Amino acid sequence: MKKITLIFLSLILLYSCEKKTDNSITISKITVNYFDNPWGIDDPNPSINWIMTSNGRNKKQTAYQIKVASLKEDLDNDKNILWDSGKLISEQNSQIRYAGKTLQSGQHCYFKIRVWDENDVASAWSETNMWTMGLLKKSDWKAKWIGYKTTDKNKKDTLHLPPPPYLRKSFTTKPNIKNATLYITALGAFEVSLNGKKIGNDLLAPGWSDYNKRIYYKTYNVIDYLKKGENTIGAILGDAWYAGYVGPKVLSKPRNRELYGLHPGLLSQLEIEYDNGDKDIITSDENWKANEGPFVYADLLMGAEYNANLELTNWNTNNYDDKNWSPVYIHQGTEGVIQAYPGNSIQVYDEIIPIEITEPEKGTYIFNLGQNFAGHARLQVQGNKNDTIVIRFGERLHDDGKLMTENLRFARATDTYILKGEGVETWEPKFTYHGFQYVEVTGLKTKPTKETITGIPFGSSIPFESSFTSSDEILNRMYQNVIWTQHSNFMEVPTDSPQRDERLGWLGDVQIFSRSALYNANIGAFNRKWFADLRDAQYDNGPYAVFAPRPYPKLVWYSPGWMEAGVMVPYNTYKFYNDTKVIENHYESMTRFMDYHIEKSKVHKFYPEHSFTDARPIGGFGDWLSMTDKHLSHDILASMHYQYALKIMSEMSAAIGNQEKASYYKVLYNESVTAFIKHYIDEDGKFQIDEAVYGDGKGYFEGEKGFTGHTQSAYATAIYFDLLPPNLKEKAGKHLVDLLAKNNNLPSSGILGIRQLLPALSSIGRSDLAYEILLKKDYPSWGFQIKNGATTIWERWNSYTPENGFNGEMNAEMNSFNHYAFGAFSQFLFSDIAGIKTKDAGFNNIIIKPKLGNMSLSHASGKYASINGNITSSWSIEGHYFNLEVEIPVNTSATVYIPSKEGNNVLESGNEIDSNLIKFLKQEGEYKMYEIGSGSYKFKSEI
Ligand code: RAM
Repeated sequence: MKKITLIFLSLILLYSCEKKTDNSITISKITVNYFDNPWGIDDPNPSINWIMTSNGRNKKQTAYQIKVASLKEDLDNDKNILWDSGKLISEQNSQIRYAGKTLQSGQHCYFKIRVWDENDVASAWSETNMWTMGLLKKSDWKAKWIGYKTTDKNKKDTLHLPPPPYLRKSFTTKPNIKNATLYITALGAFEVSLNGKKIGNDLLAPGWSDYNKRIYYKTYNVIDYLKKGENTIGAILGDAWYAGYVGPKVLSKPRNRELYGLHPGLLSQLEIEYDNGDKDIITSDENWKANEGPFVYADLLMGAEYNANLELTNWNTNNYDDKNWSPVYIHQGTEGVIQAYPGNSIQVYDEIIPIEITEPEKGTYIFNLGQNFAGHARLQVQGNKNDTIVIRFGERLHDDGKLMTENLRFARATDTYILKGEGVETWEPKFTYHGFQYVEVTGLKTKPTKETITGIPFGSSIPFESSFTSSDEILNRMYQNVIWTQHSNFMEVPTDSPQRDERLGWLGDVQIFSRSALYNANIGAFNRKWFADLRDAQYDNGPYAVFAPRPYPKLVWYSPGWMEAGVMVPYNTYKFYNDTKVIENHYESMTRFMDYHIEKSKVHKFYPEHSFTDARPIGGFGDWLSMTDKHLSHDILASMHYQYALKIMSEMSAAIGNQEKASYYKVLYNESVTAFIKHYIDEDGKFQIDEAVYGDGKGYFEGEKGFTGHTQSAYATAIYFDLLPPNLKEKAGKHLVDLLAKNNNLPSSGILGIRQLLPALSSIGRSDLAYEILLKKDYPSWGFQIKNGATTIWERWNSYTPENGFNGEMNAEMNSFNHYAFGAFSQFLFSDIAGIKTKDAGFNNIIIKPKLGNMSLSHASGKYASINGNITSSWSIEGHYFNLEVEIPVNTSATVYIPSKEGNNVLESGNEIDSNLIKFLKQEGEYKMYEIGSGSYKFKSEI
């Protein structure tokens, strides 16, 4: 009997415990500077973020505690604590800056977190996470820059394509290794291995920066690669952005290579700590040996050639005699600062099997991978020694089924493999990438199979954790096209294109696309890295260059709408992640940029006609690739971008506590907008310009077309930037709607206006029209692209038309099929269709306001993977009923707008709204507004 009571009692106890844990908060994900357990940080106060989960609703964090120690045992035993925040009364769960003892080079930091909820109940401690510090001082670097001059074997070629050098060194370790860390970088790109095994998954590391100003090193935990006794480290060096072909040929005649230096260099420092406290440092130095290997060449734009007969079997293991190898030379290195790589290294993210193989010409095989992307192809062949396989890449086919390569311009994008003739040979190139959907293979002796070619897509390893789907398959494909385009072009820097001789970090494109990009993936670290590129490319007198990095030091090229990316992308990043460090680190640069604008506009306070005679092309690029008869005045666009920059600079200044600057920019903003309206907008709310001031438009891009102020982009921008007082906003809205009606409700905007179009319509109450445009399939539209075979976003509305093919009136060479700017519509899917926005910075106060538009979608579902966890808004229309499922992360709250007319009822999970859990705020037009806390909700309303 006693026994039974005991069991019964313990069951009750267990049940009540479980019940308690049911509602409690669990810390489910922790990141440091946006990474999971990162190695090699040089930020003295890394930012810690955590995501919490709970089964309950309205869960809030009211306090937190973080403890950090150098050893896991110490953390467990509460000894030698580097930082104990104590129980800190704070709701903040993101961007918490480490505030403990000063951290040293190479230091390991183990940490755990616990939080207290709204009832002051403590959570369990999180799992232990860690980060390590990199090499913080220049003097920590004992290694020397080394290199090896290889000889170009392609003398007959018009291109200079030297082979990538192979470098090696053997060394001995003592027993009982405690830690082993490799700090490594290259001027160019490295692939490093220990005892024959490649370290890490990174490609083209350490990536691209202005090497004269800044070089990044990577840090790897290599303890598992080392063995007791003899070990061998090996590295292959690619020219990559440092010494290889980069950018458009027209911009850097005569060679457009060696933009930073002639030969790649390596800097490598392996630090081994033993249990007894001893330390060995194995550095790159004059004792390394080098040789040429099987790669005949490997170039980013041109491709790679590999002769398998020249393979150096076991070259990176102990089991190799390097007596025929030559000594390396001491490379000049760089004067630039050496810093820990803050971004997302390039990595492979998928494998693609061909969907079709055709043979448009005897012996020429075309593999259709079914998807356009950036990366390379894996080849699998069998044949005779010296058989030569040539692989070419293209985004589209001509009508006769042959590869279309006109749009690659100077990028040869060809890989060559020379067989050794030993069984099945599998090969992948290095230090190159191509943008393609089709792979052309020649030189095969037998008919290929689908195994012959595998697509290997890669890009910066940004986590794509958000999603969007709807009841419209074309819209879903459009969204997938955006994702593929982002993945293809977030390649170390946000590039315009992955296929032709360009691939530059164009500011205009990313300015337009940045909110879409932020919704799609976590790009906090990627952006932080690129902001340094932005600063390095900024001109001393203030303007940001048209692209960053700027590999042509003498090129003076800036453009309104492009240069404002220097403040707009940081602003968006701050808004999405509440990352005030971004503002702080970039503030000097942004204020210098604003000073340039303020000085330039000081007479009129805005930009009257023909103001940017100093830009090249004159006026800048304007609404680039628009479809209007006359171009939108560059100066209207310049003024509005300047004003928006003033507005967000005021907000960012306030966010970092600089009230004085916040008011300063605010005052300038008001002055500028007032003067601008007076000059450019007539009583009817119509944009008017004095076209005569532009003369014959000479020097402007397509200046002969003439200029106007009255375009879709003009009104959409004024509305989207929220520059106009209500009466003018209304009038601007009417003009926008009129212009659309005259154009069959099709867009005419170029890349600088397109992002604004749909949200602007939505904000004037015409989400119906926004939906109509979004879902059109006529030319020009996104649906038209899909209908014509697009699997990524096109550079131009008319990149291809059935009537005119790839040429038409367009320039076939300037015609990318993988360009994200026009993909900027996709922020609308999250912000307006799913309706997920943030009221503050960092999605702590969320808005869920789905716009139903013209009701052409019966279902839409958006999940935004925010810094606080997943926010979902998933809705469906069933007859007269509207269902909305919402998920709000722990420690956040949301204002939810449910479409429901005055007097109509709203249910939640099938019941009347429980006012203790869900607060009704008010009826606003067609919506009922509720305030909710964290948790999952199912609303149902009558519409
Ligand atoms: C092209 C780029 C980019 C655009 C510039 C002006 O070369 O591809 O999209 O920003 O021109």
